[in-house]
This record gives sequence, C-alpha cells and structure tokens, in this order.
Amino acid sequence: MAQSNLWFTELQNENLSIGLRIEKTIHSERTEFQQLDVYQTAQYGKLLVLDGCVMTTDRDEFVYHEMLAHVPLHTHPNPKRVLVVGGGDGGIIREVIKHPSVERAVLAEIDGRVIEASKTYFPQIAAGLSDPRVDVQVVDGIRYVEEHPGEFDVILIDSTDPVGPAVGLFSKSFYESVFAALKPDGLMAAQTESPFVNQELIRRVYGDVARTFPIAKLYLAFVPTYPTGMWSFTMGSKTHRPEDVKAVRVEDTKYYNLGIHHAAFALPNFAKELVGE
Ligand code: SPD
Repeated sequence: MAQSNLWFTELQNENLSIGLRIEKTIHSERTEFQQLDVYQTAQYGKLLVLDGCVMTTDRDEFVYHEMLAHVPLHTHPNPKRVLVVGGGDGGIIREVIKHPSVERAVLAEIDGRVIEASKTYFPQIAAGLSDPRVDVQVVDGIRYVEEHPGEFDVILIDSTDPVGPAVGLFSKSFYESVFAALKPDGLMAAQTESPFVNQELIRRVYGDVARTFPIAKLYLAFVPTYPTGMWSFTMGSKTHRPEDVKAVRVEDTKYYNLGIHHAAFALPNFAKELVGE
C-alpha cells in the first residue's frame, strides 16, 4: 500500500511543531466548545486532537494517564472520593478506578462530545466510564468545583492546553476553589505542559499552587507525542507528601511503579529553577 503524504502537525509556537503521518481522518466535527478530530496515524495508532492540539494516542496514552492519576492517588493514604476535571476521554478515570479504596469517582467534563467520541474511537481508554462507581457529569468543571466544598480526597485536573475552554483551569482562583473542594487532608494534581516551552506558565501555576497549598511539588514524565516529550504535572497537597509513599497499591500499570513515583520528583536544574528549588 502506498504511504499517505498527509501529516498532522501541532504547532506548539511559531518555531516548533510535532508531526505525525496520517493514514486517514476518522472523525471531524466542530463541537459547541472546540474542534474535535480523530486520525489514524502510521506510528501511534489513533490520535485524538482538540483545537489542533494532541490530546492522546492509542500507543502512548498510558504514560500521561498513569502519571496524572497514580502519583497523587498513592500520595493519599486512602482515597475514597475522587474528582477528575476535564479528561472526557476517560483515561484518568480508568486509572482512578484501579484503586480499590475509591468508592466514587466523578468526571466533570464540559464537552459531552469528547466523551462520546472517546467511547466510539478509543474504547480501551474510555472503558472505565461505565464502572458503577463513576459518575459522569457534562458540566463546567470550574462551577462544579465551586459547588462541592469539602467533598473530595483527590482532585485531578486533566485539562486541554491553556487556551480556549481550559484557560480558567490554570488560574489562582480555580486552585483556591479546588482547595475548598478538598477534605482537610486532600490533594490535587494538574497537567502543566512542557518545561521546555511553557516555562512562564509553569512558574506562574506553581507559584499559585504554592501560595494556596501548604505543600507544592512539580513532577515530570516522558510523553512522546506531546511537544518536546518532557511533560510536567503540579501537585498541591494539604498534608500528605509524595516522598512518604513506601509501596504501590496498583500493579496493573505500564509506566508507573514505586521507583518512577519517586524519580518523577527529581528535577533537572533548569526545572528546579522554575519552581525556586
Ligand atoms: N498538549 C497536551 C495537553 C494534554 C492535555 N490533556 C490530555 C487529555 C488526555 N486525557
């Protein structure tokens, strides 16, 4: 079969892009909130794109989803009630419900079309959405957080990039609402983009989280299809510290393990500088 000459290109900025050869376009629509595309790629299986940005692919989704879920969930000794803000593809929820202690996991996703597209085209990512412990809410995550004070042990913010509908999920007032929505020993983690190209964002978000929570930490993982590959997450915690984790409670993972949990917090010097370590 002749190779297609179609490429998906994500422009990170005017100087940097990431390209994937496309075998075919599977789905394309303008939802109420954003442009949603699904492609079959030659290298990474199916690719979900929102507003021109890579959200996830069949082949490397496990890295991001495991690292945004298991690092904070293991940091909490007994997570029972978990909220995922964004994350309509269901990848974070799939990891959350691997924790036997979790009694209820709420997904607050603003765009119901992302949920439906994931169920149709990424069934292995969306599988957890039908678990009886999962409550799927198609709502504005910011408002949902404001309306549920003191309810959650862990809140995970699986946002799109900091443009369009996700801008408010990177603001200090949102982290203050997240703090209020957590129980007295609760904690949160958010995806915070690449330390190579989003340095100002990381500096600002980390500063806002550190001014809101007694404990703030930046950690890293390697996600091949995200621009630069090096990806950051910011954790804010009221009491529990990630360095106190002694054992993992979930074995069914492809990236996360006890060594990775601790290694993820070892920052290169240029990233330490971003967070004032
Ligand atoms: N540029 C990548 C930003 C990642 C955003 N979240 C991905 C959603 C996957 N559940």
